[in-house]
Amino acid sequence: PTLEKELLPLYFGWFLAKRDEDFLRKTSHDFLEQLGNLKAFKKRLPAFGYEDKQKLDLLKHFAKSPNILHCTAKFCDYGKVLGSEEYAQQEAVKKAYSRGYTLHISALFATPRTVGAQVDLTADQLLVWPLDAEKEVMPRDNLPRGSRAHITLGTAAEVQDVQTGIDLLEFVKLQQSRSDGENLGELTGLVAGKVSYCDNGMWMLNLSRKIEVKSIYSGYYG
Ligand code: ACK
Repeated sequence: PTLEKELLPLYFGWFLAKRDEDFLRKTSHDFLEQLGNLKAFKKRLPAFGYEDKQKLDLLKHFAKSPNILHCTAKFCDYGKVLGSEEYAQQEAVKKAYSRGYTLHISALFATPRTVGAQVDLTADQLLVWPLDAEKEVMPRDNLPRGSRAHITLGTAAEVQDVQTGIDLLEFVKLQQSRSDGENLGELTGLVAGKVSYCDNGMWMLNLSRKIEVKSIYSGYYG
């Protein structure tokens, strides 16, 4: 028999355990509800693409949510993406495959396009983080490795999931050039933390306690 070439997935990434996925979805709803009710947010609706004083339900605005919550490590498109074969063949990737990892979420963010969770990768997790993940989006900026790591929680109707990581890099870039954005309030409960605003309808919640979720590093072939 001939040896078949190894199949490459749509993407490699960390897939949330069911329970933690449910918890994070609930957390995301809570975040959007509280953000939408914030005075400072209501005062800045035009930046979000709505008219002043218009009634906006953020849960409806983010019409789509991924079927499986995950943090993408490497997008391969079944091998069509250059470098995916090399990525898959790395010892670190083979070693990590189907192992359990705890992901640390330090912030939640919402823009007119996407809502997502910022993931702080550990040194161990960075071993399977592609070298060019940030450069691919922002070639001229020297953003720290892992800056793009995120979990997409939802997107507006016409927006693709890939946008969430791009939005996150925009936040990181803005935070590097100015300080932390304007502090405009606090949220409580599941999503306790400080809300900051970075112009252009870009909102970030820095969690006062990181959220930890369990995940499995694997490939998605669907
Ligand atoms: O939310 P995400 O990180 O954004 O998870 C999905 C996953 O792959 C399946 O579509 C991400 N994705 C899509 N296209 C790309 C791309 N060109 N580069 C990096 N990630 C991508 C998408």
